[in-house]
Amino acid sequence: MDNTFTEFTGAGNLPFVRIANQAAVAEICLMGGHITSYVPQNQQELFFISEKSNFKAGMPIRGGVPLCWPWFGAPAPELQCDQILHGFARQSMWSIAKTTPISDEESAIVLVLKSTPESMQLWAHSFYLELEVVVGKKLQIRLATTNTGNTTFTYSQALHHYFNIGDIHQLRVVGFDGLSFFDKAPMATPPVENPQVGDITFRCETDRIYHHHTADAVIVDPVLQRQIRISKANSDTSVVWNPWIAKAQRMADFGDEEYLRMVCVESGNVTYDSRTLAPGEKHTLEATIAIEPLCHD
Ligand code: TA6
Repeated sequence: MDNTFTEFTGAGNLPFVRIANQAAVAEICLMGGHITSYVPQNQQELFFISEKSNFKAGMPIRGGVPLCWPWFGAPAPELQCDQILHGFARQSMWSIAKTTPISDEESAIVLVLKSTPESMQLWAHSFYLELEVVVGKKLQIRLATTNTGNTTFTYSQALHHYFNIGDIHQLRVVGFDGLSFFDKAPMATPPVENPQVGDITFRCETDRIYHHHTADAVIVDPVLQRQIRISKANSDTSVVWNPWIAKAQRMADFGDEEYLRMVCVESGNVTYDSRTLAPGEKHTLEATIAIEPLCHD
């Protein structure tokens, strides 16, 4: 297979680009700079996409890798745009800036998003966003923010990975033992700090922000007989989410049973880990994701 970059019109008549080489195939929707698929050679799809997801300009895609930027969660009240959960980058049209065939087994693509008069209405700062995706035996994602204005700004962000899994009841997530997490799930109201003891398992709605998490996260999936390793850089917080039954039923763009075969393990800079950039400064959030044979017993 050649090393190719193919632009095409996909779901919802939205623009996509397919990146293919001898190691893997990936697809990115230009609306949102949204990775929707990554399939390494002889492996199953890495990401979950809801069968009920919207594919419409300006609407979030439910699954893949939403880019939460320039805020994670709800916007600050003073921004008066409370309808836009997880920021506007994932609902904006990105453009392809560069494609690089690195080798027969590795390809790089850079998509960009710049501030506009419209974005200034939502968030009054000038910025230049670059999303670099390197497709190979692993998937590398780099989201670089540059402050192109003349005032300092603070932002929060996350690579909101939705992973395709076999069965949430049999899943374990390793790599958080001993950390503390802020629990956003309803039964923990008010949200409280909790210690993580051992592996993360799932028995109810799980919506946790883990603090001081810099190690690899490993999703151990005995049903799909694989594990997914997420390594990251320039990030001190991670989010682990599964909506479980009731929330799944409340989400119009999510199937009632789909909570069984997805989990979000997100690499971010959220809450205390938000970042501040002076004019001209740049910060890059990085995640590298690899599918591995099961080795955690
Ligand atoms: O990252 C977890 C979370 O903030 C959950 O609280 C839930 O609201 C989810 O994100 C929504 O994800 P979405 O794909 O709709 O942005």
